[in-house]
Amino acid sequence: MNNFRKPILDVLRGQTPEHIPVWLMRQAGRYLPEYREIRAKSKNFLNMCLDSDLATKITLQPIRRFDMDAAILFADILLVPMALGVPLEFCEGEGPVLKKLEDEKSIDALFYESEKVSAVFETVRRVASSLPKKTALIGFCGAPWTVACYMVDGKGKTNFTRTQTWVKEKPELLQKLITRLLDASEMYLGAQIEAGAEVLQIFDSWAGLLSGTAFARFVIEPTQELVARMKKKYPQVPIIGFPREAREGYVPYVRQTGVDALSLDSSVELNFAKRELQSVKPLQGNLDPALLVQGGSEMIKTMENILSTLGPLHIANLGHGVVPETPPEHVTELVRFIQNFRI
Ligand code: 1CP
Repeated sequence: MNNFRKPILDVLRGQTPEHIPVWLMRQAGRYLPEYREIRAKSKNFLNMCLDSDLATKITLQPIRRFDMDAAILFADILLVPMALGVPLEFCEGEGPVLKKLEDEKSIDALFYESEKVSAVFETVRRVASSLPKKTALIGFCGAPWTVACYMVDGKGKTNFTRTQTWVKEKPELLQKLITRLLDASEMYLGAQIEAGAEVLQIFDSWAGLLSGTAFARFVIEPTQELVARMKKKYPQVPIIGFPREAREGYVPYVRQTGVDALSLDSSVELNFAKRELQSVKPLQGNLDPALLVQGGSEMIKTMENILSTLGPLHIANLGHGVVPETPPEHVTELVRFIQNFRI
């Protein structure tokens, strides 16, 4: 087989790859000593995202160390609200803090300025030109619903109670915000593709907060529209959707949104996934991040079960991001095991 084929692109096109490809959500981050070294010297996390020199180095760190099959751009889903004019800070130990949206006027005032995030596109250009030939570059954004959660509540770790109140009491206002985010995400992702991103992932980390008609309206519909707009302009770029903890929502999501592959959180049962989801689209993910912390035979046994159940139309990954406590040697072992696994 041609050495320059990228296994992850094969899977996303429904073809059998040379080996099952692997990358990990949050593969660049605090569990890596070389990341912590850069972070200790930087003013804050946002500065690291907006400094193309640093962001390029950080994006490439896990590729150099582990030789994954894909690099994911080092940036954050909250750069879109920032580009829309929302003040954003990452506070030590607290995570992101945004200026809360108050009313219709504050939504009308949102205006996407691409120049505010031009460093992100420069990072994509630089990474694209430095990756090994078999390694794909993944660009991303947050789904409109998940990004709206942070903009309405103003921070994470809150259960997003204010946003959930908007779902029930101010759905039209929330719809207006989601539409703004849809337009901004379209431009943001388009610029990443123009700069060299070959695959996109849409992170809907808080999809699980909704169900029923609210899930259809605020998760499925905007994702379907975003995917349709991207496909119209860039039909060759595959899109992975990640409606984290959507439970029974996974089925309509994979059938209706038009994504090319579906990323599974760790709670999705494998035989259900194979039967109801992989029969529709290739899958990604599912390994519990806690098993990567634990390592050893439990991690390998569970990974082997995922690989043999889901077979080659699958991209190996976790059910959520790598956590800071993860020993890097466990990642080395996991990546080697996956890439040597005979399909
Ligand atoms: O050094 C640090 O402490 C910063 C930690 C960190 C990192 C490494 C944050 C703050 N963001 C990131 C990078 C990041 N974020 C990437 C880079 C690529 C990679 O995966 O290696 C990506 C894809 C994201 C996406 C992201 N940011 C999501 C979606 C995925 C998920 O984790 O569910 C979300 C929800 C965010 C918001 C965010 N950014 C950072 C934090 C701590 C959070 C979560 C806040 C909360 O608890 O709600």
